Amino acid sequence: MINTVSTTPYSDQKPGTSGLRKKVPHFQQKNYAENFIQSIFDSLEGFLGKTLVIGGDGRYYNRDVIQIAIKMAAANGFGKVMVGRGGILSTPAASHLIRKYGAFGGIILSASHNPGGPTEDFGIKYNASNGGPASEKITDAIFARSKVIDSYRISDADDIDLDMPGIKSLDGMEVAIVDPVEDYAELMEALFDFPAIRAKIQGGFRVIFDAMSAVTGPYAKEILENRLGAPKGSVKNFMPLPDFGGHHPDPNLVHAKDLYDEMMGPDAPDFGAASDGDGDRNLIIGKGIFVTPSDSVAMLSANAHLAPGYAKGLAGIARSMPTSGAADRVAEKLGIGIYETPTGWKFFGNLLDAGMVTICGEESAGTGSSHVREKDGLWAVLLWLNILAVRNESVKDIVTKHWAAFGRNYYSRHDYEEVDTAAANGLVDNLRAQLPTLPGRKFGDLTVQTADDFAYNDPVDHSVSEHQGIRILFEGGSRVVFRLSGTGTSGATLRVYIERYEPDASRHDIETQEALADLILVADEIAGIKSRTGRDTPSVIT
Ligand code: VG1
Ligand code: CO
Repeated sequence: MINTVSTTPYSDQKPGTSGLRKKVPHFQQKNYAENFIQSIFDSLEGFLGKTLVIGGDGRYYNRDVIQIAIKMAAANGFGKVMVGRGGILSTPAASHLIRKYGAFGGIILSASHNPGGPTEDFGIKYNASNGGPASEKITDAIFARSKVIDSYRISDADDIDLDMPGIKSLDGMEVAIVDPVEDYAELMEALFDFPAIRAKIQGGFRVIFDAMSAVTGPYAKEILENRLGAPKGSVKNFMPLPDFGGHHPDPNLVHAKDLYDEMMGPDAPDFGAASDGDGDRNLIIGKGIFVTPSDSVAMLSANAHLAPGYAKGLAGIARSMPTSGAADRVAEKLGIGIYETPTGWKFFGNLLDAGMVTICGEESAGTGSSHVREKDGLWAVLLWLNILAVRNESVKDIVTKHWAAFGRNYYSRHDYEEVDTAAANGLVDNLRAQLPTLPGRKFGDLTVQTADDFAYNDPVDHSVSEHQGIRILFEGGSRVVFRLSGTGTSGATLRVYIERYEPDASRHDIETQEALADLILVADEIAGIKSRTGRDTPSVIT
Protein backbone atom coordinates (compact mmCIF):
# COMPACT_ATOMS: atom_id res chain seq x y z
CA MET A 1 0.00 0.00 0.00
CA ILE A 2 1.15 3.55 -0.76
CA ASN A 3 1.16 6.00 2.12
CA THR A 4 1.39 9.77 1.97
CA VAL A 5 3.29 10.91 5.06
CA SER A 6 3.27 14.49 6.33
CA THR A 7 6.62 16.02 6.98
CA THR A 8 8.24 19.33 7.82
CA PRO A 9 11.01 20.78 5.65
CA TYR A 10 14.70 21.13 6.50
CA SER A 11 16.48 24.29 5.48
CA ASP A 12 19.89 22.75 4.77
CA GLN A 13 19.34 20.33 1.91
CA LYS A 14 21.35 22.26 -0.65
CA PRO A 15 23.34 19.90 -2.89
CA GLY A 16 27.04 20.82 -3.05
CA THR A 17 29.73 20.02 -5.63
CA SER A 18 28.41 16.46 -5.84
CA GLY A 19 25.07 15.89 -4.15
CA LEU A 20 23.92 16.35 -0.57
CA ARG A 21 26.53 15.30 2.00
CA LYS A 22 26.07 15.30 5.75
CA LYS A 23 27.10 13.26 8.75
CA VAL A 24 25.15 10.02 9.23
CA PRO A 25 23.35 11.22 12.42
CA HIS A 26 22.23 14.26 10.46
CA PHE A 27 20.76 11.99 7.78
CA GLN A 28 19.13 9.88 10.49
CA GLN A 29 16.95 12.77 11.63
CA LYS A 30 13.26 12.13 11.13
CA ASN A 31 12.34 12.08 7.43
CA TYR A 32 15.64 13.71 6.43
CA ALA A 33 16.45 11.25 3.64
CA GLU A 34 12.77 10.88 2.70
CA ASN A 35 12.37 14.66 2.34
CA PHE A 36 15.37 14.89 0.06
CA ILE A 37 14.38 11.95 -2.12
CA GLN A 38 10.83 13.27 -2.47
CA SER A 39 12.28 16.69 -3.36
CA ILE A 40 14.26 15.01 -6.13
CA PHE A 41 11.17 13.27 -7.51
CA ASP A 42 9.10 16.46 -7.20
CA SER A 43 11.70 18.30 -9.32
CA LEU A 44 11.52 15.80 -12.18
CA GLU A 45 8.91 15.31 -14.85
CA GLY A 46 7.88 12.39 -16.98
CA PHE A 47 9.20 9.38 -15.07
CA LEU A 48 5.93 7.49 -14.66
CA GLY A 49 6.53 3.87 -15.61
CA LYS A 50 10.24 4.52 -16.29
CA THR A 51 13.36 2.97 -14.76
CA LEU A 52 15.45 4.32 -11.89
CA VAL A 53 18.94 2.98 -11.10
CA ILE A 54 19.82 2.81 -7.39
CA GLY A 55 23.12 1.92 -5.76
CA GLY A 56 25.84 3.18 -3.50
CA ASP A 57 29.38 2.78 -2.28
CA GLY A 58 28.50 0.39 0.54
CA ARG A 59 29.14 2.80 3.35
CA TYR A 60 27.26 2.79 6.64
CA TYR A 61 23.54 3.63 6.15
CA ASN A 62 23.69 2.64 2.46
CA ARG A 63 21.30 -0.30 2.79
CA ASP A 64 18.80 1.64 4.90
CA VAL A 65 18.48 4.47 2.40
CA ILE A 66 18.35 2.06 -0.53
CA GLN A 67 15.27 0.42 1.00
CA ILE A 68 13.69 3.85 1.47
CA ALA A 69 14.53 4.89 -2.10
CA ILE A 70 13.05 1.69 -3.57
CA LYS A 71 9.81 2.10 -1.64
CA MET A 72 9.55 5.78 -2.53
CA ALA A 73 10.25 5.08 -6.21
CA ALA A 74 7.35 2.61 -6.21
CA ALA A 75 5.07 5.06 -4.47
CA ASN A 76 5.95 7.85 -6.89
CA GLY A 77 5.18 5.82 -9.98
CA PHE A 78 8.45 4.50 -11.36
CA GLY A 79 7.90 1.31 -13.36
CA LYS A 80 11.15 -0.35 -12.44
CA VAL A 81 14.26 0.05 -10.31
CA MET A 82 17.62 -1.55 -11.03
CA VAL A 83 19.61 -2.00 -7.84
CA GLY A 84 23.18 -3.25 -7.54
CA ARG A 85 23.40 -6.52 -5.60
CA GLY A 86 24.16 -5.81 -1.95
CA GLY A 87 23.27 -2.19 -2.65
CA ILE A 88 26.62 -1.80 -4.38
CA LEU A 89 27.23 0.29 -7.48
CA SER A 90 30.32 2.37 -8.10
CA THR A 91 29.52 5.85 -9.35
CA PRO A 92 30.82 5.18 -12.89
CA ALA A 93 29.06 1.79 -12.99
CA ALA A 94 25.77 3.47 -12.01
CA SER A 95 26.31 6.04 -14.75
CA HIS A 96 26.87 3.23 -17.24
CA LEU A 97 23.74 1.31 -16.18
CA ILE A 98 21.58 4.43 -16.62
CA ARG A 99 22.92 4.89 -20.14
CA LYS A 100 22.98 1.27 -21.22
CA TYR A 101 19.44 0.49 -20.13
CA GLY A 102 17.94 3.86 -21.05
CA ALA A 103 16.91 4.57 -17.47
CA PHE A 104 15.20 7.82 -16.58
CA GLY A 105 17.89 8.55 -13.99
CA GLY A 106 19.62 7.23 -10.92
CA ILE A 107 20.08 7.77 -7.22
CA ILE A 108 23.65 7.25 -6.06
CA LEU A 109 24.33 7.00 -2.36
CA SER A 110 27.84 8.11 -1.59
CA ALA A 111 29.98 10.64 0.17
CA SER A 112 32.83 9.60 -2.09
CA HIS A 113 36.24 10.14 -0.51
CA ASN A 114 34.85 11.17 2.88
CA PRO A 115 35.12 8.64 5.75
CA GLY A 116 32.18 6.33 6.52
CA GLY A 117 30.65 4.91 9.69
CA PRO A 118 27.92 5.70 12.23
CA THR A 119 29.29 9.17 12.94
CA GLU A 120 30.95 9.83 9.59
CA ASP A 121 29.64 10.94 6.22
CA PHE A 122 26.76 9.95 3.97
CA GLY A 123 25.44 11.41 0.75
CA ILE A 124 22.68 11.28 -1.86
CA LYS A 125 23.06 12.37 -5.46
CA TYR A 126 20.72 12.36 -8.43
CA ASN A 127 21.96 11.56 -11.94
CA ALA A 128 19.95 12.31 -15.05
CA SER A 129 19.19 10.18 -18.10
CA ASN A 130 22.56 10.97 -19.70
CA GLY A 131 24.11 9.18 -16.71
CA GLY A 132 25.66 12.37 -15.37
CA PRO A 133 25.17 14.37 -12.17
CA ALA A 134 22.09 16.56 -12.29
CA SER A 135 22.70 20.03 -13.69
CA GLU A 136 22.60 23.10 -11.47
CA LYS A 137 19.12 23.84 -12.78
CA ILE A 138 17.88 20.56 -11.30
CA THR A 139 19.88 20.77 -8.06
CA ASP A 140 18.55 24.32 -7.53
CA ALA A 141 15.01 23.04 -8.06
CA ILE A 142 15.59 20.19 -5.58
CA PHE A 143 16.84 22.62 -2.96
CA ALA A 144 13.90 24.98 -3.53
CA ARG A 145 11.47 22.08 -3.19
CA SER A 146 13.17 20.76 -0.03
CA LYS A 147 12.49 24.06 1.73
CA VAL A 148 8.72 23.81 1.35
CA ILE A 149 8.03 20.09 1.18
CA ASP A 150 5.11 18.97 3.36
CA SER A 151 4.65 15.30 2.48
CA TYR A 152 6.29 12.33 0.85
CA ARG A 153 5.02 9.11 -0.65
CA ILE A 154 6.26 5.68 0.34
CA SER A 155 5.18 2.07 0.03
CA ASP A 156 4.71 0.11 3.25
CA ALA A 157 5.88 -3.15 1.61
CA ASP A 158 8.52 -5.31 3.28
CA ASP A 159 12.21 -4.71 2.67
CA ILE A 160 13.66 -6.20 -0.49
CA ASP A 161 16.44 -8.79 -0.09
CA LEU A 162 19.26 -6.85 -1.72
CA ASP A 163 21.62 -9.83 -1.78
CA MET A 164 19.40 -12.08 -3.86
CA PRO A 165 19.79 -11.45 -7.60
CA GLY A 166 16.72 -11.54 -9.81
CA ILE A 167 13.46 -9.78 -10.51
CA LYS A 168 10.97 -9.02 -7.77
CA SER A 169 7.90 -6.90 -7.48
CA LEU A 170 7.09 -4.21 -4.93
CA ASP A 171 3.68 -2.57 -4.92
CA GLY A 172 3.39 -3.06 -8.67
CA MET A 173 6.92 -1.85 -9.47
CA GLU A 174 9.57 -4.22 -10.82
CA VAL A 175 12.75 -4.49 -8.75
CA ALA A 176 15.75 -5.95 -10.56
CA ILE A 177 18.70 -6.85 -8.34
CA VAL A 178 21.60 -6.83 -10.79
CA ASP A 179 25.25 -7.81 -10.79
CA PRO A 180 27.07 -4.53 -10.06
CA VAL A 181 30.22 -5.48 -11.97
CA GLU A 182 29.24 -7.39 -15.14
CA ASP A 183 28.03 -4.56 -17.40
CA TYR A 184 30.86 -2.30 -16.33
CA ALA A 185 33.54 -4.94 -16.89
CA GLU A 186 32.10 -5.57 -20.36
CA LEU A 187 32.32 -1.87 -21.18
CA MET A 188 35.98 -1.79 -20.13
CA GLU A 189 36.72 -4.79 -22.35
CA ALA A 190 35.15 -2.97 -25.27
CA LEU A 191 37.34 0.10 -24.76
CA PHE A 192 40.72 -1.41 -24.01
CA ASP A 193 43.02 -4.03 -25.46
CA PHE A 194 42.66 -6.65 -22.73
CA PRO A 195 44.80 -9.28 -24.53
CA ALA A 196 47.72 -6.81 -24.78
CA ILE A 197 47.44 -5.86 -21.10
CA ARG A 198 47.14 -9.52 -20.11
CA ALA A 199 50.24 -10.39 -22.10
CA LYS A 200 52.14 -7.56 -20.45
CA ILE A 201 51.13 -8.79 -16.99
CA GLN A 202 52.01 -12.37 -17.91
CA GLY A 203 55.40 -11.10 -19.00
CA GLY A 204 56.11 -10.10 -15.40
CA PHE A 205 54.78 -6.53 -15.28
CA ARG A 206 53.68 -6.10 -11.65
CA VAL A 207 50.49 -4.20 -10.85
CA ILE A 208 49.02 -3.42 -7.45
CA PHE A 209 45.70 -1.77 -6.76
CA ASP A 210 44.46 -0.51 -3.40
CA ALA A 211 40.64 -0.51 -3.27
CA MET A 212 40.82 1.17 0.16
CA SER A 213 38.04 -1.13 1.51
CA ALA A 214 35.65 0.77 -0.68
CA VAL A 215 33.45 0.09 -3.68
CA THR A 216 36.07 -0.65 -6.34
CA GLY A 217 37.19 -3.89 -4.67
CA PRO A 218 34.78 -6.20 -6.55
CA TYR A 219 35.35 -4.34 -9.82
CA ALA A 220 39.15 -4.41 -9.57
CA LYS A 221 39.19 -8.10 -8.53
CA GLU A 222 37.09 -9.08 -11.52
CA ILE A 223 38.90 -6.91 -14.05
CA LEU A 224 42.52 -6.93 -12.91
CA GLU A 225 42.78 -10.39 -11.38
CA ASN A 226 40.13 -12.49 -13.15
CA ARG A 227 40.09 -10.96 -16.62
CA LEU A 228 43.62 -9.56 -16.91
CA GLY A 229 45.43 -12.26 -14.99
CA ALA A 230 47.13 -10.20 -12.30
CA PRO A 231 48.20 -12.59 -9.52
CA LYS A 232 45.74 -13.07 -6.64
CA GLY A 233 46.48 -10.48 -3.99
CA SER A 234 47.30 -7.75 -6.51
CA VAL A 235 44.08 -6.02 -5.42
CA LYS A 236 44.42 -4.99 -1.79
CA ASN A 237 41.66 -4.07 0.67
CA PHE A 238 39.10 -5.42 -1.78
CA MET A 239 36.17 -5.98 0.58
CA PRO A 240 33.87 -2.94 0.69
CA LEU A 241 33.39 -2.17 4.40
CA PRO A 242 30.75 0.16 5.87
CA ASP A 243 33.47 2.16 7.61
CA PHE A 244 36.21 1.58 5.01
CA GLY A 245 38.20 -0.14 7.73
CA GLY A 246 38.34 3.15 9.61
CA HIS A 247 40.30 4.76 6.80
CA HIS A 248 39.71 7.80 4.69
CA PRO A 249 38.98 6.37 1.21
CA ASP A 250 40.73 9.22 -0.55
CA PRO A 251 43.44 8.10 -2.97
CA ASN A 252 46.04 10.76 -2.31
CA LEU A 253 49.56 10.75 -0.95
CA VAL A 254 48.34 11.17 2.62
CA HIS A 255 45.59 8.54 2.75
CA ALA A 256 47.18 6.04 0.36
CA LYS A 257 50.57 6.40 1.99
CA ASP A 258 51.23 2.65 2.26
CA LEU A 259 50.83 2.29 -1.49
CA TYR A 260 53.02 5.30 -2.09
CA ASP A 261 55.75 3.96 0.19
CA GLU A 262 55.65 0.60 -1.54
CA MET A 263 55.92 2.24 -4.97
CA MET A 264 58.91 4.28 -3.85
CA GLY A 265 60.62 1.28 -2.19
CA PRO A 266 63.51 -0.78 -3.53
CA ASP A 267 61.34 -3.70 -4.68
CA ALA A 268 58.50 -1.61 -6.05
CA PRO A 269 55.99 -3.07 -8.50
CA ASP A 270 55.83 -1.45 -11.95
CA PHE A 271 52.45 0.17 -11.52
CA GLY A 272 50.42 1.14 -8.45
CA ALA A 273 46.92 2.58 -8.35
CA ALA A 274 44.05 3.27 -5.99
CA SER A 275 40.51 4.56 -6.11
CA ASP A 276 38.16 6.33 -3.70
CA GLY A 277 35.00 5.46 -1.75
CA ASP A 278 32.68 5.43 -4.77
CA GLY A 279 35.19 4.45 -7.45
CA ASP A 280 35.32 7.61 -9.50
CA ARG A 281 38.79 8.85 -8.51
CA ASN A 282 42.18 7.42 -9.35
CA LEU A 283 45.70 7.57 -8.04
CA ILE A 284 48.47 6.56 -10.43
CA ILE A 285 52.00 5.83 -9.21
CA GLY A 286 54.74 4.33 -11.33
CA LYS A 287 57.79 2.64 -9.91
CA GLY A 288 59.49 5.56 -8.15
CA ILE A 289 57.25 8.26 -9.60
CA PHE A 290 53.90 9.74 -8.61
CA VAL A 291 51.82 11.07 -11.50
CA THR A 292 49.88 14.18 -10.50
CA PRO A 293 46.24 13.97 -11.55
CA SER A 294 46.60 17.07 -13.72
CA ASP A 295 49.56 15.51 -15.52
CA SER A 296 47.65 12.26 -15.86
CA VAL A 297 44.81 14.00 -17.74
CA ALA A 298 47.37 15.45 -20.15
CA MET A 299 49.32 12.22 -20.61
CA LEU A 300 46.22 10.07 -21.08
CA SER A 301 44.93 12.56 -23.65
CA ALA A 302 48.23 12.57 -25.53
CA ASN A 303 48.29 8.75 -25.70
CA ALA A 304 44.61 7.74 -25.73
CA HIS A 305 44.68 6.88 -29.45
CA LEU A 306 46.79 3.84 -28.49
CA ALA A 307 43.70 2.22 -26.94
CA PRO A 308 41.11 0.70 -29.31
CA GLY A 309 38.20 2.72 -27.88
CA TYR A 310 39.98 5.98 -28.71
CA ALA A 311 41.81 4.98 -31.89
CA LYS A 312 39.92 7.61 -33.86
CA GLY A 313 41.36 10.38 -31.69
CA LEU A 314 39.73 12.86 -29.34
CA ALA A 315 37.05 15.42 -30.11
CA GLY A 316 38.37 17.76 -27.43
CA ILE A 317 39.49 17.93 -23.80
CA ALA A 318 37.85 19.61 -20.82
CA ARG A 319 39.41 20.31 -17.44
CA SER A 320 38.14 22.04 -14.35
CA MET A 321 39.52 25.54 -13.88
CA PRO A 322 41.82 24.70 -10.93
CA THR A 323 43.33 21.75 -12.86
CA SER A 324 46.75 22.55 -14.31
CA GLY A 325 47.17 23.72 -17.88
CA ALA A 326 49.16 20.62 -18.88
CA ALA A 327 46.20 19.29 -20.89
CA ASP A 328 45.90 22.61 -22.74
CA ARG A 329 49.29 22.04 -24.34
CA VAL A 330 48.24 18.59 -25.50
CA ALA A 331 45.02 19.96 -26.99
CA GLU A 332 46.97 22.66 -28.76
CA LYS A 333 49.33 20.11 -30.28
CA LEU A 334 46.47 17.83 -31.32
CA GLY A 335 44.59 20.79 -32.75
CA ILE A 336 41.45 20.04 -30.72
CA GLY A 337 39.26 22.13 -28.43
CA ILE A 338 40.07 22.68 -24.75
CA TYR A 339 37.41 23.81 -22.28
CA GLU A 340 37.81 25.17 -18.76
CA THR A 341 34.84 24.44 -16.49
CA PRO A 342 34.01 25.01 -12.82
CA THR A 343 34.90 22.30 -10.29
CA GLY A 344 32.56 19.28 -10.30
CA TRP A 345 31.74 16.68 -12.92
CA LYS A 346 28.26 18.06 -13.64
CA PHE A 347 29.82 20.81 -15.75
CA PHE A 348 31.32 18.31 -18.22
CA GLY A 349 27.97 16.73 -19.10
CA ASN A 350 26.86 19.23 -21.75
CA LEU A 351 30.26 19.18 -23.50
CA LEU A 352 30.26 15.38 -23.56
CA ASP A 353 26.63 15.13 -24.70
CA ALA A 354 27.32 17.62 -27.50
CA GLY A 355 30.29 15.54 -28.67
CA MET A 356 32.66 18.48 -28.12
CA VAL A 357 35.05 16.62 -25.81
CA THR A 358 36.16 13.02 -25.28
CA ILE A 359 38.37 13.24 -22.18
CA CYS A 360 37.70 15.29 -19.07
CA GLY A 361 39.73 15.71 -15.92
CA GLU A 362 40.03 17.34 -12.54
CA GLU A 363 43.08 17.94 -10.39
CA SER A 364 41.32 16.11 -7.55
CA ALA A 365 42.20 12.72 -9.04
CA GLY A 366 39.24 12.57 -11.38
CA THR A 367 39.61 11.53 -14.99
CA GLY A 368 37.03 10.17 -17.36
CA SER A 369 35.72 10.12 -20.88
CA SER A 370 32.61 10.01 -23.01
CA HIS A 371 32.08 6.31 -22.16
CA VAL A 372 30.04 7.38 -19.09
CA ARG A 373 29.10 10.75 -17.58
CA GLU A 374 31.10 10.47 -14.36
CA LYS A 375 34.77 10.38 -13.65
CA ASP A 376 36.00 6.82 -13.57
CA GLY A 377 38.86 5.51 -11.45
CA LEU A 378 39.32 2.06 -12.97
CA TRP A 379 38.93 3.45 -16.48
CA ALA A 380 41.96 5.69 -15.87
CA VAL A 381 43.93 2.74 -14.51
CA LEU A 382 43.08 0.62 -17.56
CA LEU A 383 43.89 3.38 -20.03
CA TRP A 384 47.28 3.76 -18.35
CA LEU A 385 47.83 0.00 -18.55
CA ASN A 386 46.80 -0.07 -22.21
CA ILE A 387 49.24 2.75 -23.01
CA LEU A 388 52.02 1.04 -21.04
CA ALA A 389 51.38 -2.23 -22.90
CA VAL A 390 51.60 -0.54 -26.28
CA ARG A 391 54.53 1.78 -25.61
CA ASN A 392 56.45 -0.81 -23.65
CA GLU A 393 58.12 1.89 -21.55
CA SER A 394 57.99 2.55 -17.82
CA VAL A 395 55.63 5.10 -16.29
CA LYS A 396 58.69 7.18 -15.46
CA ASP A 397 59.85 7.22 -19.09
CA ILE A 398 56.42 8.20 -20.34
CA VAL A 399 56.15 11.01 -17.80
CA THR A 400 59.62 12.46 -18.35
CA LYS A 401 59.31 12.29 -22.13
CA HIS A 402 55.97 14.05 -21.89
CA TRP A 403 57.51 16.85 -19.83
CA ALA A 404 60.41 17.13 -22.27
CA ALA A 405 57.99 17.48 -25.18
CA PHE A 406 55.40 19.77 -23.56
CA GLY A 407 57.12 21.37 -20.57
CA ARG A 408 56.25 20.59 -16.97
CA ASN A 409 53.41 22.17 -15.01
CA TYR A 410 54.57 21.99 -11.41
CA TYR A 411 51.36 21.69 -9.45
CA SER A 412 50.14 21.24 -5.90
CA ARG A 413 46.95 21.71 -3.89
CA HIS A 414 47.03 22.80 -0.27
CA ASP A 415 43.89 22.05 1.75
CA TYR A 416 43.04 23.69 5.05
CA GLU A 417 40.30 21.47 6.46
CA GLU A 418 37.68 22.23 9.07
CA VAL A 419 38.55 25.87 9.38
CA ASP A 420 36.12 28.28 10.93
CA THR A 421 33.40 29.02 8.35
CA ALA A 422 33.30 32.76 9.06
CA ALA A 423 37.09 33.01 8.77
CA ALA A 424 37.07 31.13 5.46
CA ASN A 425 34.30 33.29 4.03
CA GLY A 426 36.14 36.39 5.26
CA LEU A 427 39.28 35.27 3.49
CA VAL A 428 37.46 34.81 0.19
CA ASP A 429 35.55 38.11 0.55
CA ASN A 430 38.81 39.88 1.20
CA LEU A 431 40.40 38.32 -1.88
CA ARG A 432 37.42 39.33 -3.97
CA ALA A 433 37.71 42.90 -2.73
CA GLN A 434 41.39 42.99 -3.70
CA LEU A 435 40.80 41.81 -7.27
CA PRO A 436 40.71 45.22 -8.97
CA THR A 437 43.97 46.32 -7.33
CA LEU A 438 46.03 43.19 -8.02
CA PRO A 439 46.94 43.42 -11.73
CA GLY A 440 50.39 44.96 -12.10
CA ARG A 441 51.37 44.40 -8.46
CA LYS A 442 54.77 42.85 -7.88
CA PHE A 443 55.58 40.22 -5.26
CA GLY A 444 59.32 39.54 -5.44
CA ASP A 445 59.96 38.29 -8.97
CA LEU A 446 56.27 37.69 -9.60
CA THR A 447 54.02 40.25 -11.26
CA VAL A 448 50.26 39.78 -11.28
CA GLN A 449 48.92 39.78 -14.81
CA THR A 450 45.21 39.29 -14.19
CA ALA A 451 42.99 38.38 -11.28
CA ASP A 452 39.32 37.43 -11.32
CA ASP A 453 36.48 35.49 -9.77
CA PHE A 454 35.97 32.66 -12.28
CA ALA A 455 32.61 32.61 -14.05
CA TYR A 456 31.66 29.92 -16.56
CA ASN A 457 29.50 30.45 -19.60
CA ASP A 458 28.37 27.03 -20.72
CA PRO A 459 28.92 26.98 -24.50
CA VAL A 460 26.08 24.49 -25.00
CA ASP A 461 23.15 25.78 -22.96
CA HIS A 462 24.60 29.25 -22.28
CA SER A 463 23.92 29.03 -18.55
CA VAL A 464 26.25 31.10 -16.39
CA SER A 465 27.85 29.88 -13.13
CA GLU A 466 29.53 32.58 -11.11
CA HIS A 467 31.90 32.69 -8.12
CA GLN A 468 33.69 29.48 -9.02
CA GLY A 469 37.08 30.39 -7.56
CA ILE A 470 39.47 33.32 -7.24
CA ARG A 471 42.24 33.17 -9.84
CA ILE A 472 45.45 35.13 -9.64
CA LEU A 473 47.54 34.75 -12.77
CA PHE A 474 51.13 35.91 -12.90
CA GLU A 475 53.22 36.89 -15.88
CA GLY A 476 54.93 33.80 -17.29
CA GLY A 477 51.97 31.50 -16.71
CA SER A 478 52.16 30.77 -12.97
CA ARG A 479 48.98 31.04 -10.97
CA VAL A 480 47.31 30.60 -7.62
CA VAL A 481 43.61 29.72 -7.25
CA PHE A 482 41.53 29.87 -4.09
CA ARG A 483 38.13 28.28 -3.50
CA LEU A 484 36.06 26.75 -0.74
CA SER A 485 35.13 23.10 -0.93
CA GLY A 486 31.55 22.13 -1.67
CA THR A 487 31.83 18.55 -0.38
CA GLY A 488 32.97 18.93 3.24
CA THR A 489 30.59 18.24 6.10
CA SER A 490 32.11 20.16 8.98
CA GLY A 491 33.36 23.74 9.01
CA ALA A 492 34.90 25.01 5.78
CA THR A 493 37.73 23.64 3.69
CA LEU A 494 39.92 26.14 1.92
CA ARG A 495 41.63 24.82 -1.19
CA VAL A 496 44.65 26.65 -2.57
CA TYR A 497 45.85 25.49 -5.98
CA ILE A 498 49.36 26.44 -7.03
CA GLU A 499 50.88 26.05 -10.48
CA ARG A 500 54.08 27.02 -12.27
CA TYR A 501 55.01 26.19 -15.83
CA GLU A 502 58.58 25.16 -16.54
CA PRO A 503 59.51 24.68 -20.20
CA ASP A 504 63.20 23.92 -19.55
CA ALA A 505 63.78 20.15 -19.35
CA SER A 506 66.97 20.64 -17.34
CA ARG A 507 64.76 21.98 -14.54
CA HIS A 508 62.19 19.17 -14.49
CA ASP A 509 63.46 17.29 -11.46
CA ILE A 510 62.94 19.83 -8.72
CA GLU A 511 60.89 18.70 -5.73
CA THR A 512 57.36 20.08 -6.27
CA GLN A 513 56.94 22.11 -3.08
CA GLU A 514 60.38 23.61 -3.63
CA ALA A 515 59.56 24.48 -7.23
CA LEU A 516 56.43 26.27 -5.99
CA ALA A 517 57.94 27.84 -2.85
CA ASP A 518 57.78 31.47 -3.96
CA LEU A 519 54.17 31.12 -5.12
CA ILE A 520 53.19 29.47 -1.84
CA LEU A 521 54.58 32.46 0.07
CA VAL A 522 52.81 34.94 -2.19
CA ALA A 523 49.52 33.06 -1.82
CA ASP A 524 49.73 33.57 1.93
CA GLU A 525 50.80 37.18 1.56
CA ILE A 526 47.80 38.02 -0.64
CA ALA A 527 45.16 35.92 1.11
CA GLY A 528 46.40 36.07 4.72
CA ILE A 529 45.84 32.34 5.14
CA LYS A 530 47.83 31.96 8.33
CA SER A 531 46.52 35.06 10.05
CA ARG A 532 42.89 34.51 9.06
CA THR A 533 42.60 30.75 9.64
CA GLY A 534 45.13 30.44 12.45
CA ARG A 535 46.76 27.55 10.58
CA ASP A 536 50.50 27.35 10.06
CA THR A 537 50.41 24.50 7.59
CA PRO A 538 47.84 22.85 5.31
CA SER A 539 46.01 19.73 6.60
CA VAL A 540 46.62 17.92 3.31
CA ILE A 541 49.08 18.60 0.52
CA THR A 542 48.47 16.81 -2.76
C1 VG1 B 1 35.88 17.92 -4.64
C2 VG1 B 1 36.87 18.08 -5.76
C3 VG1 B 1 36.16 18.11 -7.09
C4 VG1 B 1 35.30 16.84 -7.25
C5 VG1 B 1 34.37 16.73 -6.06
C6 VG1 B 1 33.57 15.45 -6.09
O1 VG1 B 1 35.01 19.03 -4.60
O2 VG1 B 1 37.64 19.25 -5.58
O3 VG1 B 1 37.11 18.22 -8.12
O4 VG1 B 1 34.55 16.91 -8.43
O5 VG1 B 1 35.11 16.74 -4.85
O6 VG1 B 1 34.41 14.35 -6.16
P1 VG1 B 1 35.19 20.23 -3.56
O7 VG1 B 1 34.02 21.12 -3.79
O8 VG1 B 1 35.27 19.64 -2.20
O9 VG1 B 1 36.50 20.89 -3.92
V1 VG1 B 1 33.95 12.93 -5.38
O10 VG1 B 1 35.07 11.74 -5.83
O11 VG1 B 1 33.85 13.50 -3.84
O12 VG1 B 1 32.42 12.59 -6.01
CO1 CO C 1 34.38 9.94 -5.56
